[in-house]
Amino acid sequence: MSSIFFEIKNNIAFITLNRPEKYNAFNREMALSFQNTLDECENDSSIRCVYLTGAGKAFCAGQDLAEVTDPDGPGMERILKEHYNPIITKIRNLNKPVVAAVNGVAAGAGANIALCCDVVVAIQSAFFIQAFSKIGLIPDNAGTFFLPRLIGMQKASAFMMLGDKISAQEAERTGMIYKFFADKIFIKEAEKIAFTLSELPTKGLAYTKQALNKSMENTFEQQLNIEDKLQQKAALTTDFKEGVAAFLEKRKPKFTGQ
Ligand code: LHQ
Repeated sequence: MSSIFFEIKNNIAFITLNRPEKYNAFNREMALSFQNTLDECENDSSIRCVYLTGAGKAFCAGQDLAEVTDPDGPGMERILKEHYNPIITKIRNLNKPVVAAVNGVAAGAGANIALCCDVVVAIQSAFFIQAFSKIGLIPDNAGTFFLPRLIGMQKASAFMMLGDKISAQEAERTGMIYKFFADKIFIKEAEKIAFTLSELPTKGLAYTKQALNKSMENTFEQQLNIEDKLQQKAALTTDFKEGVAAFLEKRKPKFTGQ
């Protein structure tokens, strides 16, 4: 059984982290296979949204800690350089939206991979844990970049130092995630969000993502310039023409992602 389950349905790429007996903790094989899958998502223009979830009870418990101490394992340095940093970079640069459907506990790298996705939803029973401090590590996977920007420096530093178990409800309240859903309706609601995104103008969403990426570091003026450049590109898309035509003709638009 592959450690990444991948299927495409209705223009949505469903990626499932699939090591349920290890709470979907990442080993090298899973990290490299996830990267290949993200590349496939980037290059397949029929895919208009990516939906990331975990198999079984957990979303992802971060790094497989047995691999870290394995003398035949990849070793600390390669784990960040070859596993996680490329994963986070690929998700942020992906030319389509990524929904993280957090179906259970998300700890360590598992939490921070979820938090770098474009829309993060969680099942009510899920928890987010910045587990790193408990084992003497620092938060990685761009957690120190995204978390303070999402929820502010004070809560981010307390969550990271104390390694609190943050409920899905608190994650929504603090702005760490978009929404949580009751367990019974979670999958239906999470998939509905992916379906909605998959029918929107994909190129416009990709440019939105590029603008948001830049807004993390740009000045006000630089950001106005980026918006200007990307808006010119958005205005050249077929979906922009369709959106305006549909509005004027008082009909529902039919976007193709072009
Ligand atoms: C696991 C794991 C796991 C292996 C659960 N590994 N088996 C970057 C740079 C380089 C190196 C280091 O890492 C990083 C990035 C990181 O992600 S560092 C942070 C690594 N993750 C953690 O420290 C979290 C460790 N896991 C936990 O604290 C708990 O398992 C959580 C809170 C996630 C869930 O707790 P419980 O619901 O009580 O479940 P459990 O502890 O019983 O786990 C279920 C099974 O999954 C169990 O296996 P077993 O055979 O005993 O039933 C665990 O051993 C296994 N598992 N996490 N990271």
